Amino acid sequence: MIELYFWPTGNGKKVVILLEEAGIPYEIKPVNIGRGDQFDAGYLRIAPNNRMPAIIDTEPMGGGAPLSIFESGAIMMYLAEKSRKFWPQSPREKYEVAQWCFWQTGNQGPKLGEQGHFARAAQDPNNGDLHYALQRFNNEAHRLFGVMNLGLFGKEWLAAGEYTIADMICYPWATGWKMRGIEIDEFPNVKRWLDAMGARPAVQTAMALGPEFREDPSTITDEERARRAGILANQRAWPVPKEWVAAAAR
Ligand SMILES: N[C@@H](CCC(=O)N[C@@H](CS)C(=O)NCC(=O)O)C(=O)O
Repeated sequence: MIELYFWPTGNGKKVVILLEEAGIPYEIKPVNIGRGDQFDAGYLRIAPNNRMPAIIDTEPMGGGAPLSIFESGAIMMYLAEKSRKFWPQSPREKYEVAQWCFWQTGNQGPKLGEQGHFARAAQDPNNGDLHYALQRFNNEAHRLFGVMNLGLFGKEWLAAGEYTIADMICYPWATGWKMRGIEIDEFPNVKRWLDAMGARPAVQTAMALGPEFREDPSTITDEERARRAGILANQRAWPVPKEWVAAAAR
């Protein structure tokens, strides 16, 4: 069984696309990143980067104790390798797929994430003149859609001549083109691919996740809001949790 530590964002949904496509049994363990669940000492054991997604495989490839994995690229590769689906393993195809997985986690995800971050920050005048940051990441967003457009030129799928984890990992972040100021007609290969991806039932199941996880804002007290703001904004390094230290001393 795969335990999926999940919250309904693009990074979480890419893993659900693969689990659904491959028919892998899984159980969702919600990590409410708006509440700060990602900082729990127990969760940091699985995901020291205090981000979701993460998985625990209770029957891991290679046997032995349950295996935990953080970082969506590594998770996608592990699940594809274990299920022997959606990641051809001959060297040429294997690395065609791998390069797009690394491109997604090193470029598309972080840059589009920063674009959103600065767009939100710019709404507060206390943050000063963010013109350069906005320009930088708006340009990067445009560039990244161009990269995908090149990658999909004359091809149905991104890599290996077939539908793979490369497509699944890149899809959720690409769907937000409109709110990112992208005119999708400028990128016809991406537009066609978005339509093909969006028609797949597994993709639809994953992308529909969301409402059932949301908290009722009226149930969150002002005190709790202040606590959350304090831990979520301006994150810096955390000390080793006292629970870890106590367990190591035993
Ligand atoms: N490179 C990571 C990125 C994961 C990531 O950024 N997750 C976000 C949600 S989309 C998160 O958990 N954020 C929590 C926080 O910022 O504290 C991956 O691909 O798994």
